[in-house]
Amino acid sequence: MSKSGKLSKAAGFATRAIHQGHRAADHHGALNPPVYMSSTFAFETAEDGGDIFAGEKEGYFYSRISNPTLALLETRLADLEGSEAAVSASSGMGAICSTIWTLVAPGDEIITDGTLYGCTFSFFRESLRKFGITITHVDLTEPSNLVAAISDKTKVVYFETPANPNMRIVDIEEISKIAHTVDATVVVDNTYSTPYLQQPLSLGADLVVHSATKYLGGHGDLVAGAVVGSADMIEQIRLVGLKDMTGAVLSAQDANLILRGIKTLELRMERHCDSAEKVAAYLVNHPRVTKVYYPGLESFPQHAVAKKQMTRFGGMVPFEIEGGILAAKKLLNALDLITIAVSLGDAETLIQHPASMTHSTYSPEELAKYHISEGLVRLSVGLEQADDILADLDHAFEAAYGTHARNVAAE
Ligand code: 3LM
Repeated sequence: MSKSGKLSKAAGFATRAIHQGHRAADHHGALNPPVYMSSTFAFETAEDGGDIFAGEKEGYFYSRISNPTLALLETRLADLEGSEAAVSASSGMGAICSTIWTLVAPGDEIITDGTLYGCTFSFFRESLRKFGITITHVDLTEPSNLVAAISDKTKVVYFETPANPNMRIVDIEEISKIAHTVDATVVVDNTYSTPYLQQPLSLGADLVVHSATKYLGGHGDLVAGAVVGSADMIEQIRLVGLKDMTGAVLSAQDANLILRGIKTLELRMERHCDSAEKVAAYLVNHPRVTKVYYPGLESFPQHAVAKKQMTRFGGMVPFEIEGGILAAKKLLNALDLITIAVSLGDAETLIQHPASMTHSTYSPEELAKYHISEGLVRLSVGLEQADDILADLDHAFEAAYGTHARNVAAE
């Protein structure tokens, strides 16, 4: 809270993440906002109800459309992404589906990179195609490819940057400029970066989507999503995509947990980045590691673009090791502290195998075509002491390869 509940843009990120939109005086002085556990809201009179439904009077009426706890979370997310409005959703997929269903109609085309979170990829390939929407996969890491592919049919240009799972970086500014030549809507999945590390709307994108399950919630105890953008677009997504088409509404309890989570987003992201840098440096020097995909490394092919649009490079460190998938599975099974699990952005360091887990929606041919190698493992570096994460990796490398696998460079 702050006395006014309204902080200007001059206030720092963490300050706004903690205070924006909550005025304690409106809630009996409560430091923390109350959680509105109510599906419906009473009208003073029948006329009031009609006016609120007609949009002629402000007010809440049903929590599938809006709820004060969700509204506070939405105010805060919009502010942190530097935009006018946001709408929360019951999952990242709920946010993505509500957005896309609002934007497209049969005959339209979506252009997207080949690397996407596995369920976004299958939503595009299976579900959208079924409804007569064309999906064109274009390598968006090279903007001239978009120039060649785009047409008046293109209604949406969609991408993740860094992309899940291989950290491909897309130049948000360049791609947005090209997309806008045909008035296509640019949608960026900012889950990996969070608004603390990257703000796509300030670089020209039209909408940002999030899986708030990840860093925004930050504690692995909920599933949630959000869309951020202009007031007009968000109103459309709320009233068409979310209210009528998906009904993917967030619960007030989970909204409250995310509000708590984002109070520490800056602190947590700094720690994720610090530790990920150490882990990336360890892996890059490891004799058994063949490839490390971390945009913060000078050797990362798109380091310069990443540096242009991100303040730091996040907590995700995918890598490949000698011996491919068999060795990778041995390594995973030998870990003790690091947990084998999908999802990311939690306090706990997590590791998983995209080809058989998060990206098992891709066929083997698609995995190869879109640069998701069979041997890739994805590490979500958590908030534990970095030395403990490194020690667990070191011990697992020894178990997988024998004692000669020690990372001498890191000792
Ligand atoms: C994962 N990812 O482990 P939810 N966008 C991005 C994501 O990474 C995800 C979503 C959207 C993972 C989830 S896999 C079974 C577990 C970049 C989710 C979808 O609907 O909140 O899960 O978000 O990579």
